[in-house]
Amino acid sequence: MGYTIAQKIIKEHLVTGEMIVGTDIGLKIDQTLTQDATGTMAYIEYEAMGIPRVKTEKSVAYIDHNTLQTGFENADDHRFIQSVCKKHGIYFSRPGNGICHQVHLERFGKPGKTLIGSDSHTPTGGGIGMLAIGAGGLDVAVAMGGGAYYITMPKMVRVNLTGKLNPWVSAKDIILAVLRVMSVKGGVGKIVEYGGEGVKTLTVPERATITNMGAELGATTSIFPSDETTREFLKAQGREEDYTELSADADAVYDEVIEINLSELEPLAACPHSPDNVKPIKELEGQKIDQVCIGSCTNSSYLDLMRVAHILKGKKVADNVSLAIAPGSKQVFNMLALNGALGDMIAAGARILESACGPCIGMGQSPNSKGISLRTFNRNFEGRSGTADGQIYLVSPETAAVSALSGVFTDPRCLGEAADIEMPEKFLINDNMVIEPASVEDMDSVEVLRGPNIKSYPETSPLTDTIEASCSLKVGDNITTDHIMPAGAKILPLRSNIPKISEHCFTVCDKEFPSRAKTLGKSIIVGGENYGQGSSREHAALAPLFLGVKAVLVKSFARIHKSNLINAGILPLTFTNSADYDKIKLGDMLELPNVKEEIAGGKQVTVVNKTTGESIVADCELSDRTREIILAGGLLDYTKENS
Ligand code: MIC
Ligand code: SF4
Repeated sequence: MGYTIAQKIIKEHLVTGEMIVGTDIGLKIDQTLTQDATGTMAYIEYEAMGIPRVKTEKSVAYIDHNTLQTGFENADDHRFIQSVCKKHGIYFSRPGNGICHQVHLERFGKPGKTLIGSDSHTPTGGGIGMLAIGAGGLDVAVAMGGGAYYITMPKMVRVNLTGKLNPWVSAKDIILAVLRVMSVKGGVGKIVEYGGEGVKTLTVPERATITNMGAELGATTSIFPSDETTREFLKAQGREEDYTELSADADAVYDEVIEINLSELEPLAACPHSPDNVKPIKELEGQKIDQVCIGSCTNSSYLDLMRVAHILKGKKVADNVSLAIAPGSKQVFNMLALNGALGDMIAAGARILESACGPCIGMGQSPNSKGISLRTFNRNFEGRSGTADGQIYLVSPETAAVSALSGVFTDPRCLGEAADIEMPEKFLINDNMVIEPASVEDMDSVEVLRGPNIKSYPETSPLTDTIEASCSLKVGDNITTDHIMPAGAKILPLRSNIPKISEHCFTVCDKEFPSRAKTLGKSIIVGGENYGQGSSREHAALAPLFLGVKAVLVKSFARIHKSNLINAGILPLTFTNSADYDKIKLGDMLELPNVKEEIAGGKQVTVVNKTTGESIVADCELSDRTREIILAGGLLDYTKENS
């Protein structure tokens, strides 16, 4: 039996376990990336492990999220990360150099290698044939120290692409079509692999748009083959030597196959408030809009922005629309500046932003009240834009640009013939904003610079024999990490201060939650399906840990969040019978008698509702390793105990 692309990479990097679906496997990690909003904590954790120099082939720290410096906090974090990088052997990509995933694809990603990143959109690297996975900061810290990264061996899904996109239909429309089929939880426990004749028609940045938004499927990762197109891209980036060919064996076996005929696709939009709420633009056409934002790690490549500039050239943004554009990297920005495309955007009335995440993470450009905002981003969760009642639609750069001109939802196919925009034969290469680490000889003399907002990791304790705690919060299905630990310009500067950021935990759903949880001392959260979807932010586990949350009992979990809970020593429980969800109310006193013994001995835990007198059963799906982590009180304690 042959192998899929992902299985080939896994096989080469397997350090523990076997490639049996559903079992725990440990992977050797070649590269890591962090960004600043998760990075400070990841490097605090790395320091706590006491390993002088990273053991990966390449580790890069990017500053791209917290670039709005309205106080000392973010700049202090940047300085801390820069000094840690210098000392411990990590490359540092300065603010202004671009969004981590875009820059990593351009300058560092290599086909066939493994990459983990403390950001859920790390699978962008799958566009270049890497096995690139989003993880919690602590997992990235462990991998930097040479430790394996553990996942559950996923199922394999093949998306078979046939045909060719019609003019003005774009890579974004492909991934929106996949989301329409698979939904935001359809990818959990799976790797999505793209294949078929249609692959050849897509450039590397287009493939990266698709693998990037594979995160919205809940998938472990997504991956494309590495082929002649990949070689051309790497050559144009001056790194042809990084190329290796990679494809699935003809007799590779997939658990699921999805057929997408590119020729049949049309421009699509993900409507509020979920990336899988997909409709054709045709159905929305004519509706007035207020804002357009173009950028983010999904759609801000050179090719994307050249198409946008082509559409805007010689035209004017509609009076009712604010158009903001953030090029994905310094390379893209600089090339647009030199070839005149930036001038076309500015002349049309675009507001040009720095190369960073910006509005995608609510760092500015929040729309007006009830504002309709078309964004080329990847997430449209309620409130994420910074405007609670903002109506966010995820669209392609082509749809975004043409709609910015007309002031209403517009199908870009009205533009007629395709624009003649080719991939450059050579990108502009200038890595002067990537700072190299100190040499082994010099590293000891580097001082790590800490600011007053940088606090240590919250206190943990080993699992107790029994847990007695009330239900401090009850929520429904599809709770995102943006609900649990909101981001935005006001809260993001607190990412390195868990006590402070905890005051915002779950406030989107319930303003009283932080004070209630604190007063209770110990508590349990109850939720529905796909709990914790979205980002990799471990703060969505660390803030509850700080507030005394001992267990989260839900119908099902999203992958990264479940592992962040385990890393933080919080029990991840699922209802054995999902109807039991109705048997617990806010404020009920719950008891998990003998929980330690039950966890150590098996996978089921008894939950007694002392308020109603009823008793239910919950599952605690753990591998041998994660069971040990939970018993130890989290991954940091486990790593210390085992090193
Ligand atoms: C996001 O897109 O939600 C983020 C902000 O990039 C997060 C990381 C974070 O919360 O810092 C992610 O995707 O993991
Ligand atoms: Fe940044 Fe948005 Fe990409 Fe997250 S999704 S890394 S916030 S651009």
